[in-house]
Order: sequence, then structure tokens, then C-alpha cells
Amino acid sequence: MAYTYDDQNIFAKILRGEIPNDTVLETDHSLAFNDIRPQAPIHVLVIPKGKYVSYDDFARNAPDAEILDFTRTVGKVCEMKGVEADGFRAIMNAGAHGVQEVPHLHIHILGGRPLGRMLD
Ligand code: DGP
Repeated sequence: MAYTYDDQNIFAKILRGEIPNDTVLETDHSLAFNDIRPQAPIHVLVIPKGKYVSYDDFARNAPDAEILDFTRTVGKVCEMKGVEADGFRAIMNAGAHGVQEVPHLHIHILGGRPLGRMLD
């Protein structure tokens, strides 16, 4: 499958510094920031700086260094936010069926309260 990246998506604008964000952590290849519409007391988005539409695009096409950096950044955010002891939820939406609003890969890290069952 060919992935077409939209340079005008909102996270591309955040990465270019065109709109502000509430940064939690920035690394060489990744950016973590608070979600503008938090669904839980802790709701952080982690994105790669590279142009990847979705997780499948990233997993198939990103260099190992970017995948490692992204993965480690998620871990660091969990540590910084203190969600490891009580637990958290990590979600990546993809495409129309996944109801992905922003077409730049992101993982939601949600925590700070019991989140309820998601799948039965
Ligand atoms: P998704 O449906 O997985 O694509 O979720 C996109 C998330 O992005 C949603 O929880 C709201 C968040 N979001 C949308 N626009 C902005 C923005 O301008 N700034 C921040 N920080 N978050 C945004």
C-alpha cells in the first residue's frame, strides 16, 4: 500500500512550530504533548517527527532508530507521568474504521483514573 502524507495535518503544523503545543518531552525523533481534548486526567500524545500516516506505515517504513526512539519515548512519558504503578491505556487509531482524526501517527497514553473495559 502507498501512503500519502498530508503536510497540512495539524500535527505537521505542530512539528513545524506553526501552532503551539504543551510539550511533555521532545527527543531527536519524537515529540510528546498533552492532548487538547483530554479524555482522562493524563492524556498524552506521542508522535514521531517523521512523516508517517499511521502505525502500519511507521512499522513498515520507518528506520529502526526512529522506531526505537518512539518506543522509548512512550516509556519515558509513562515514567514521567507516574502511570506505571496504577496502569494506563495506549491507543493508536488508524484510518476510517479506526476513526483516526489526525493523519499523522500518534499514540494516546491515557491514565490517572480507572478507564473501564474497552473490549468484551
Ligand atoms: P485520533 O482520533 O486518534 O486521530 O485523535 C486525535 C487527537 O488529537 C484527539 O484526541 C484530539 C487531538 N488534537 C487534535 N487537534 C489537536 C491540537 O491542535 N493540539 C493537540 N494538543 N491535540 C490535538
